[in-house]
Parts: sequence; structure tokens; C-alpha cells
Amino acid sequence: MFNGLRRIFRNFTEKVSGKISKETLDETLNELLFQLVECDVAYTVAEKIIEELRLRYEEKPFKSKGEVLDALKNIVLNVLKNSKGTDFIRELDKLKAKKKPVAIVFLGINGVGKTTTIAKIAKKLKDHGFKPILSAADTYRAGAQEQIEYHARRLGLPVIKHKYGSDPAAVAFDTVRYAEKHSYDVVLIDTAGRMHTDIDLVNELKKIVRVIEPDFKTLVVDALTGNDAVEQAKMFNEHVGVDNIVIAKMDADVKGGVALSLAYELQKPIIYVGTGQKYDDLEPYDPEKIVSLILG
Ligand SMILES: Nc1nc2c(ncn2[C@@H]2O[C@H](COP(=O)(O)OP(=O)(O)OP(=O)(O)O)[C@@H](O)[C@H]2O)c(=O)[nH]1
Ligand SMILES: [Mg+2]
Repeated sequence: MFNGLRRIFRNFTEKVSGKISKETLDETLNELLFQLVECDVAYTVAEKIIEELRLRYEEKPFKSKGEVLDALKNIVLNVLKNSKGTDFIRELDKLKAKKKPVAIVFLGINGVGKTTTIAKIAKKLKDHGFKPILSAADTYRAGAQEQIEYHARRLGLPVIKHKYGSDPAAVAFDTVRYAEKHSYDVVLIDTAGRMHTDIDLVNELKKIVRVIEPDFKTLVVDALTGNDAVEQAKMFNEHVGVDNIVIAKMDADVKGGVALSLAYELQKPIIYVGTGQKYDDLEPYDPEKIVSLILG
């Protein structure tokens, strides 16, 4: 994780600690800008980082590697903190005291990790004494129901499903009703993933949202898709609405820029980061921890 960013910041640190000319500084900052972009840092964010560095250098040239690192840590932390890492379990706990059941719809294009993330969150909820229930509202992809049923079985949780090809909004609605009747407290709704440019998907999601009025619309993005994850997030936010974000497959991403880009460009809470294929491979978004992974 974050190997790319770690490497380019280490390089940068070597180059700018100590006395350097204005030309060298400009050159090095420019180089950093493009290296950041190559590591999936959105251009706007990369620009912000280098402008911050320039300002700080001009105010007071970095005398040691330690000073460069401190500046970088501070700047990267500020970028990451545009997204609040909320304690999602606590948030759900508070909400469930007022309203039962709490409903969460998971959005995202195909293959990003929605179903796996639902299973991971269900496991966390169960471990914290909640009574979650799963909703197989992906009635579109062959095997989708078997996949969520498999997780439900392993986790010892119920799942509500209809036939393939049936209306996903009806599945979601039935799950909420079932949860009310049998006092389940959190409904986790799986949805089909298609291309985010697919109008049918958008309409399908809009209908689910209209019918059940979920408490959270949680977007799952794949860290490996880099800057496209930001585009997806903007699209879903515009057309369906996004309340918070999970970045899946962070473990498989060698670059690392996507967290910075999403935090800065979306400014929505990132609730979790997926770090593997096992149920427990889901960590709270923690800007401090990410900074220490990138900058030591
Ligand atoms: N390494 C890694 N793999 C993950 C993570 N999350 C999900 N995956 C894998 O990504 C693949 C796709 O995950 P799914 O959960 O099926 O994705 P989906 O968004 O539900 O896919 P569709 O239903 O087809 O739209 C699976 O092989 C998962 O095991 C993660 O955090 N790390
Ligand atoms: Mg799925």
C-alpha cells in the first residue's frame, strides 16, 4: 500500500533538504507534480500540495530531511482530513436508538467490491452486537444471489431475495419490512454494478432510494481504478447522492493517490478502507495512519 507515494516523497525529500537554487526548487516541484499525478493523485490535489510546499519553502527553506518530512506530513494530513473518518459503528448505534431498522444501500460500478464490503460490514456489526440482515437487491448479475447467500451462511445472517430479473426496489422494500417485523436493526442492501454511465443502473438505484429512503447511500470504489474512482464518485453523487465512501482493495494498490483525491475532491466521509479479501480486512479510514504509512 502507498508504495508509489512513499517512493516519490522520499525522492523529493532527498532533493530539497539543504541549500538549493530557485531553479532547482521549481524543477523539483514540477517533477513532484507529475509524479503525484502518475500515482493517481488528482491534478488539483497535486497542484495544491506543491504550492503549499513552495510557500513553506519560501517562508523558510528546509534545512534538513526532517523539516521536509514534517512539512509533507502536515500537508498530506490536511488533504486527507478533507474527509472525516467517522466511527461508523457508533454512528449506526446512535441512529438505531432512534430509528429501526437503519437502512444502508451500497452503490458502485461492477466489480469494485460492494458485496464483499457488505459482508465485511455485516461481520463488524454482528461482532458489535447488532442484528444485521442482508438484501439481495442485485437481481441482475448471474451468481450475485448465490454470492451474497454464501456470505450470509458463513456469517449466520438472514438474506432476503426474489427471483433474478425482479425489481431490486421490491427486494429492498421487503427486506426493510422483514427487518421491522423481526427486529433486525441494520439492513444492508446489495445492488447490481454496471458501468456508471449506464442510465438503467442510475434509474434502478434512484428507484431503490425513492422507495426505501435509506439512511445511508454508501459508495464503494476500487482503489485500483485511481482517478476514475473520483469520476465515479462525482457521477453517483450527482445522480443518486452519496453519503459516505468505502475505498476497497487498498491492499492491492501500489500507487496510493486515490485516498488523497477522493478526500479532497468529494469531501465526504470515507468510512472504511478495504485491505484484503477476508472479513476482517476492513479498517476505519484514519488520515494519521495513512500519513505514517506514506511518510514514516
Ligand atoms: N484484495 C482485495 N480484494 C477485494 C477487496 N474487496 C473486494 N475484493 C475482491 O474483489 C472482487 C470483486 O468483489 P465483489 O464484492 O464481488 O464486487 P462487487 O462490486 O459486488 O461486484 P459486482 O456485483 O459484479 O458488481 C472479489 O474477488 C473480492 O474478493 C479488498 O479490499 N482487497
Ligand atoms: Mg456484487
